[in-house]
Amino acid sequence: DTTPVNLNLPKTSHKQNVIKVTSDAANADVKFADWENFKFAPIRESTVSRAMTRRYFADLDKFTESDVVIIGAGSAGLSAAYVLAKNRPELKIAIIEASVSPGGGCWLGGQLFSAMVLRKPAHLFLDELDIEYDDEGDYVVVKHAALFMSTLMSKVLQFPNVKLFNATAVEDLITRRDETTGELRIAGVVTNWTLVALNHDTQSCMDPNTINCNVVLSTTGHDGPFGAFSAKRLEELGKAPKDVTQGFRPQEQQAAPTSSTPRADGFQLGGMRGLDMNKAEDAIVKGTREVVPGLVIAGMELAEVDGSNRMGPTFGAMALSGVKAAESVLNAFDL
Ligand code: AHZ
Repeated sequence: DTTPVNLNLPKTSHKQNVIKVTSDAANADVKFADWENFKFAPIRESTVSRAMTRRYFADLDKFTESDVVIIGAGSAGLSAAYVLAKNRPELKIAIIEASVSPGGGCWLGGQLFSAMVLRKPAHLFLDELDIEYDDEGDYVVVKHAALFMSTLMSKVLQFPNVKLFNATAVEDLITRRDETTGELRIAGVVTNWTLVALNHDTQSCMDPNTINCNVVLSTTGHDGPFGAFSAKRLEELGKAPKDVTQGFRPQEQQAAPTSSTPRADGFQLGGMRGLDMNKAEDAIVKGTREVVPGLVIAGMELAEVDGSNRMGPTFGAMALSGVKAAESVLNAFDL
């Protein structure tokens, strides 16, 4: 028999026995905790292993054919996942996150400060998630960025049609050549456990795994050890992204791209530009789109594609780029 634990602390403070144990929570006959005789329900070690591995491998099996794969569980990727999962419960959505801890760069507001600034109208997304904020007129402030991220993440993870594979890196994209148009289409992702991906140079022949899907949404953030993954892969493949809505990119941002050697078709990443909050946030939301058939890019990864500015610690564009990305993903479906 297990001991029911009543976590209602007594109103008056007691030096001892502050947690009460009762055989029946509704019963007025409340006893003080008898920790001497406390006992958890029994378990066999292999039961714990099976409880985890059975579910993990069932999920791997189920999601190896997904409708949508989202690369990166930062603020843009999780915002998109929320909108997609809520509106289209029939879609299978796999989120692949390289880090053990999902959330990307959204645990603090800027430098190491905690509050998080979002410019309006991104407060509407906070209303949707039921997150409180201070209304400062043109912008709102959430008291801690971790409150935003943990609320968003907990809602996304509760959707039955979403599976987060963390500690798993996307190593490559699955590509197909459309037989009639000759166009390259992205048809899925190539994955590996991140610890394996980081050790390819020290071990031999550790082949990856794959997930096929209708549409990949890449939200891997700006350039870094893992960041801007799909944008950089497109550049290596020599595949130029479709341009953003005509005339949106400011003239001065169309100057020579900053990144490496030109490829066969001359495509180079734009490379993220210096910080300009006003330009950057509009540009990321407007630029969120299907960049090649089957691949939508959102969030700060787009700044690397389009050569737009960074925005620093204002997060409205990440949330709303995610919202727009969910719409672009559905438009990009090849069904
Ligand atoms: O671990 C990465 C992070 O959690 C993950 N990721 C990157 N490459 C990956 C790969 N496979 C799987 N190959 C990968 N996961 O992607 C996530 C990106 O999250 P993020 O918070 O860095 O990106 P975001 O675009 O959602 O938000 C960016 C917010 C801004 S703006 C800004 C500035 O202007 O300076 N800086 C940040 C962090």
